[in-house]
Amino acid sequence: MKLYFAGSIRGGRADAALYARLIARMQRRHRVLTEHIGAPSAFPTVEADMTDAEIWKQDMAWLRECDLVIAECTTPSHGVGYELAMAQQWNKPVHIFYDARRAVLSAMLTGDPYYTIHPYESEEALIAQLDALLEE
Ligand code: 6K6
Repeated sequence: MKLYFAGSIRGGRADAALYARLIARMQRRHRVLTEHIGAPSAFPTVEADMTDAEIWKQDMAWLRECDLVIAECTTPSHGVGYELAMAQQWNKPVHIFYDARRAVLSAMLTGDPYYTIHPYESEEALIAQLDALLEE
C-alpha cells in the first residue's frame, strides 16, 4: 500500500524520533510517501528549498495518491488537522494514533465517526496496533 503518514512539523518536533521509528516500521511492507516527516533535524531539510506553496502542492498530490492515511496526533498540528479533513473529503481511510498519557485529542477528531482513533499507552502497544492494522 501507499501510505500517507502525517505528523507535526511546525506544530512542534518533540515526537520526530517516534515518527521516524513508525515510518521505518511501516516501510518494512509498504511505501510511505511522506518519509521526510521523521527527519531528525528540527525541520526536514529535504524540502527546505521549497516554498510553502510547493510543499502544499506536493503533499496534496501525495494525499490524493495514497491508499491509507496514518496520523500520529499526540503533538497538535494545524497542518495535520487540515490533512485529516482533506483525507475525509477524498474518502481516504484515516487512522489516528495518539498517546493517551500525554494528549487529549480535539473533539473535531474524536467526535467525527469517520475517523478510526487508536489511543495507546506505550510505544509497544502503538507498534502492535500499527502492525495489526497493516497486517504484519
Ligand atoms: C522546511 C522548512 C520548514 O518546513 C519545511 C518543510 N515543510 C514541510 N514539508 C513537508 N510536509 C509538510 C511541511 N510542513 C507541513 N507539512 C505537512 O503538514 C506534513 O505532511 C505534515 O503531516 C503536516 C505538518 O503540519 P505543521 O502545521 O505541523 O507544519
